[in-house]
Amino acid sequence: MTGPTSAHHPLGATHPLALAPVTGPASSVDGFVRQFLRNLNYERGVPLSGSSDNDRYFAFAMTVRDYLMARWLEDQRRQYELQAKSVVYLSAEYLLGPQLDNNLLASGLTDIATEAMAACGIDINDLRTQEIEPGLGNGGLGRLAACFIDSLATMSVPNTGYGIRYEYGIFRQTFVDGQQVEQPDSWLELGSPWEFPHPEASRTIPFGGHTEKYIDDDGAERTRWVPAWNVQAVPFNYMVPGYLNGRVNTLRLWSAKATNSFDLRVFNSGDYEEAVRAQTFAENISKVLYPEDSTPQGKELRLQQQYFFVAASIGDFLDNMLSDGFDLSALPDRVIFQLNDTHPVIGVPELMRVLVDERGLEWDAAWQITQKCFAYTCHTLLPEALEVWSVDLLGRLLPRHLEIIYRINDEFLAAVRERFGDDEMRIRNMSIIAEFPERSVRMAYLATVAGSKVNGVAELHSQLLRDKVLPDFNEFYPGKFTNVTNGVTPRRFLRLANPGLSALISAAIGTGWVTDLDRLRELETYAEDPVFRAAFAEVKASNKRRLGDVLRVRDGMEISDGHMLDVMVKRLHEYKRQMLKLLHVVTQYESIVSGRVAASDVQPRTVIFGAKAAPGYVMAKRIIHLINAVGSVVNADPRVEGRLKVLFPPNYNVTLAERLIPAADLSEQISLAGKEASGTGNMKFALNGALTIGTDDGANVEIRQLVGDDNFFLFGMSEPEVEDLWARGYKPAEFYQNDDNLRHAIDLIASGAFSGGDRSVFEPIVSNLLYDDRFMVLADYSSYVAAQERVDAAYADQDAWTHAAILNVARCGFFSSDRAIRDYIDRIWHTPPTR
Ligand code: 26V
Repeated sequence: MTGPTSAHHPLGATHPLALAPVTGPASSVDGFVRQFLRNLNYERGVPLSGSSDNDRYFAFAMTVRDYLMARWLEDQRRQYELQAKSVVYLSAEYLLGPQLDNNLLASGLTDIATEAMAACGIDINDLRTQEIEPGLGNGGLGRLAACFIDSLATMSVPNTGYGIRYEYGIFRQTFVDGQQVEQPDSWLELGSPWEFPHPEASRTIPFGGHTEKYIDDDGAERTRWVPAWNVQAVPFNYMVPGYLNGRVNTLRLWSAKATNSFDLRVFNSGDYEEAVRAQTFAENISKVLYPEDSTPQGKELRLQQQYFFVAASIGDFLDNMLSDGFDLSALPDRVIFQLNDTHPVIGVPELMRVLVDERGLEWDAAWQITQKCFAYTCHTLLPEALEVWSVDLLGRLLPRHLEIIYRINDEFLAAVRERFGDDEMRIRNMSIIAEFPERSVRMAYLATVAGSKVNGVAELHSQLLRDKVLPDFNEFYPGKFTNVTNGVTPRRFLRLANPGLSALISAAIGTGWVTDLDRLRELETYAEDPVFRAAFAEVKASNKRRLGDVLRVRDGMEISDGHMLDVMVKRLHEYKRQMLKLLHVVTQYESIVSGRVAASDVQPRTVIFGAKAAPGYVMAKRIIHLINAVGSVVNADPRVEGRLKVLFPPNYNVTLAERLIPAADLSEQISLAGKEASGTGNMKFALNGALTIGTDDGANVEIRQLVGDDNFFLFGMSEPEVEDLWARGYKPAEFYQNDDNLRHAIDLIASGAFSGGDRSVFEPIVSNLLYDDRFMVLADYSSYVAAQERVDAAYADQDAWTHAAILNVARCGFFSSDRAIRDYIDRIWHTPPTR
């Protein structure tokens, strides 16, 4: 698609997509000032003098909001009128990041707003610092959802994102003596200027109870669900503005509230305390984002959350988005419900229940519709991450849904038998119901049976999903499996996060790249221009200074001049192998302090880690402790001063990512091959001109293919080699025995050098590596260290490094989430843009 340039103001008459604004503040500095002061006085109730930065931030945000409002209302009306096919994105997580700058950018107001604030004597940067990012996601999966709704709006595709308005998002991470301590993320404490509550559109969500058979007026046997209790789902709407196209889509997040009837019943019984308890119970549902990432725990509240938001969302769509008298057999032409991992899969039996029990459709007709209305994206390969719900729990919480799942499974297995005969092994393997270790529902299987398409999130991942995780399903449903490689929004992660590079790119090739990222290709020739290279290098240097300023204020940390910035930021998980990076750090440190390598021969590096561990993930927390412990020792040792530094700023989040990524020289993407479904951080770094050191895993494979082997530091076993080593019998201790560097590094950790002489503190890490090492850190160590030596050598030639960095930027346009959305539209959704 071709995008408008900043020369064309989105609401200005020159813009090709311009429609006259319905109402709203004038798009001028004066108009902005007037509206800002009106909001400050009438919405916040304070005068300019004597207003706090927070008041000003709110009034400012409201002014941006007001400006988008006319378009938002218009687009909601048009969506209803057009009745065009819409993407309903169902996701338990949206990791939105700060909204202010994004919404300014999308509406083309940044310059006007900055001037307007200056006219009021306000530095817009003081307002920016007031914003608290909504951390309503754990990591890649939630951030992907946020990138996708940005692209959908920018491409004018009808879309509503649905999710949960958690009162507490992902925990705030602090370190106490180097160990992670979690603090609640009370992001709503001061309110949010970006949300619009709609209590009038609340929905009642039932739970528990039992089912009954009855004979309807036509003499047919039907089932009804008699729930035991219910909860109110209150929607909060958020604007999702497209980039300079005047489009504003909606993100609708649900908040749980006790229902009045529930309260009243208990109140009438005179039990005040019980009534309050009931309220707390209901409101718990949207209280907190589960910080577990990758290992589902089968917790009841989690299933309640899932059903709560999915039932509210599907009901909302069916009741409010369809024209009167809509013929439900045409539903697949009106909507695709995209399942972001298995978290919303309970929506499958929910749609069946609504169609059959409430709307009176026959089972077969309902199943035809349902199968066309869902599509499922899988985001993992780790078997322990595939969600299952015990039949016991499901039956207690959602008895009707369990019946429906059983029937879906019966009919599915009958079809399998018809095709393959009574192959009991195959039947057991394909059953939606697992029998061991306890009777449970395999949500990924349910999604695969119900979905029109199933996709993985990178080529390698989709291939493994098809051939290793769900091969029987692939055989049974030829053509159902497909790939859509992930992408990231260039608006947030290049245009906003890296204004220096953005300006340089735009000066060279124009601004069209912001909505057409393939145009970055045009930078290839500039890579040969020494003047451009110098300018590019200066942008990187200034991004490092900017990061230095942030870390100094935020964490009292210093990054040293002239250092290579080597960055590994992502959730802490053993499969991602932060330990491998740390072993390299320890090796560098040990080789200097032991005198085997002269400090002056070492390429100076600052290594930055950012990672949250799931609060219950003990090994991950130990690794965090060790990273901090190594950092304390290394940073305090004069023998490595100026050569090696380890920084671990706490509470890595989107806000910090936007500062870190543009400053990085080296991007660490070092998961064990076959474990990282895609990765999206890897794309953000490459697009910002960091070179990657990485394994052949996830989307790394595609990054390397695009940027070329000369511009990527590949190391480690490939996925087939990993399989092969497992098959042969992996003995990590042998790698320890046979590699001096590795032995020295591990021995140093085991010696207590990083724990004040106490050998017990990190002993579990050491013995895990030596005798278990599920993610083959030791097997890939020597290859990794060798690759890091190539990195050092390459970095020594700064001009050649810059050349490679520019080629990374130029060749990664593919990783725009606009391209990913285009692929979803072509392969799965078939939802054309509207206007
Ligand atoms: C599972 C659970 C289990 C219950 C508690 C909450 C929770 C949250 C997330 C998950 C699944 C994690 C799956 C995930 O985040 N996958 C990541 O998805 C990214 C976007 O596709 C991809 O780039 C990463 O490689 C993949 O790990």
